[in-house]
Amino acid sequence: MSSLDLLSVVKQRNPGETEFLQAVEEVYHSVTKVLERHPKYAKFAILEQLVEPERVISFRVPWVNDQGEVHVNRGIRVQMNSALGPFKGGLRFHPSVNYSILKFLAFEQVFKNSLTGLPLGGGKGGSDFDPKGKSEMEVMRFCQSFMLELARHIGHRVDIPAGDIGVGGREIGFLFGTFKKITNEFSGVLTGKGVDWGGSLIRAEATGYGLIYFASCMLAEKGNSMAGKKCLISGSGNVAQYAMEKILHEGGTPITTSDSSGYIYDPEGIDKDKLKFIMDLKAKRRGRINEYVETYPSATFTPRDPDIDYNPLWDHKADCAFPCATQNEINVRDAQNIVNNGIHLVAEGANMPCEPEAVQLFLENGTPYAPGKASNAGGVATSGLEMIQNFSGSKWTSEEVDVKLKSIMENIHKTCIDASTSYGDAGNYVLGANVAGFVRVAESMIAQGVI
Ligand code: NDP
Ligand code: 2IT
Repeated sequence: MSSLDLLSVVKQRNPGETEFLQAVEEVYHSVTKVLERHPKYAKFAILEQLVEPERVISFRVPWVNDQGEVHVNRGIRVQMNSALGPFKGGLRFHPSVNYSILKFLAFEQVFKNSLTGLPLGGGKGGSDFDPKGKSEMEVMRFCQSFMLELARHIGHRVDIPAGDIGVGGREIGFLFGTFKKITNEFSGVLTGKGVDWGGSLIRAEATGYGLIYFASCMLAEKGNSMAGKKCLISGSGNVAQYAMEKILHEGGTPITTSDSSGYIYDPEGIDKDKLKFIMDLKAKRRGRINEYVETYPSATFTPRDPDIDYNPLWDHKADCAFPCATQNEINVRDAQNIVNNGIHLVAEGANMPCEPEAVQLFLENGTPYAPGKASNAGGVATSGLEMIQNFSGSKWTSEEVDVKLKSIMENIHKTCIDASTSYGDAGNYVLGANVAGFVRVAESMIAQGVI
């Protein structure tokens, strides 16, 4: 099948699924070169198989709010590919969740998990449930209803969900408690568990820390380091918070943070105390980011303006940019601003936050750019380490997990550099991540037969 054939079949089979098609197209363009060099991958129709999930489960999630009213949401789990191990990937609770978004995330997860070198297949799931403004009891009842159905499709050797947008430690707790009650089994069926009940130390920090370990490798390639770097960060959730913590630890300075209502610009820098304020605000009080300026008046808050076609967060002078909120948050105009402002590193904490035209612009301008499937793999990698601890009944110290996380991120960086060099475009992390991620999955699929 030629490229156009494959892409038009994907389009036809998945009408309106723009995010999924976007993710497939990007991988396709990188992998074409591998197919030319190794005809066996075309012979076994590996790409054609990869774009079709092994299984998609869709289910009704009814729940009762605090007023006694019944609501109905949709639950979905996309079990994308299990060539390398059991399905593995997060759960997202956000009103925008649909098949396209979960299939794009599951597709990306397959390559990401492959890059970690761990025995992890790829999957993703979630619901269009909006946790914002819900009481803790409402969130708990929703999680219980969601797991009542999901439980029959997952297991510690089958499919191991974790967190993503809208699903953090609290939700994992409610989901785990329900799974345990239904199955009468205390197992590692979820990752991101509390450290007192089977969770791994450093899992909460892992995606943000891993992102900055990866960025430090990128800087080291140019003889540089994070010390003294001003950094633009979007988002203020799990990934953004721990990315900021590690930037501070490495001697850099975060100067922006955001949520869906707008962004903060703090020219004096977000220091340790200010970050603690953000963590309390977001994780404990579940407040909005504009509260930051009431406590720190040196900063400004700019509300999100749906009528402008760019995000002014990306239009500040800085050295590095770390999008850590959501997909397609950087368009080509934002990318142009990033380049014009002299930013010389973009690394994705979120999944697919840069639109394809933005990525193209970074590549054309020689701006070192890391796709999320490489630079945010530290979260799922540490989930893999949590699974190993659960299987062996052991508990590693923070230092032990952190050393392993750092080493995995350094390996992924080296793998990307080596693969991009081997395919004639050294330092193109998009090419490197896609090619290396693809080859490990493709070889495993061929070894396991057409099934
Ligand atoms: P959280 O729910 O903890 O935080 C998400 C943050 O992004 C919040 O600040 C949220 O603002 C903001 N955000 C979400 N949707 C939008 C939107 N449509 N527009 C503007 N801002 C938005 O999620 P995480 O930090 O866990 O996830 C962030 C990104 O990182 C996602 O792309 C996720 O897929 C990716 N990721 C997460 C990993 C993990 O281990 N958690 C691992 C690898 C990648 P608000 O609160 O207002 O909605
Ligand atoms: O996108 C991701 O890699 C995650 N949300 C983490 C998945 C996981 O299984 O830890």
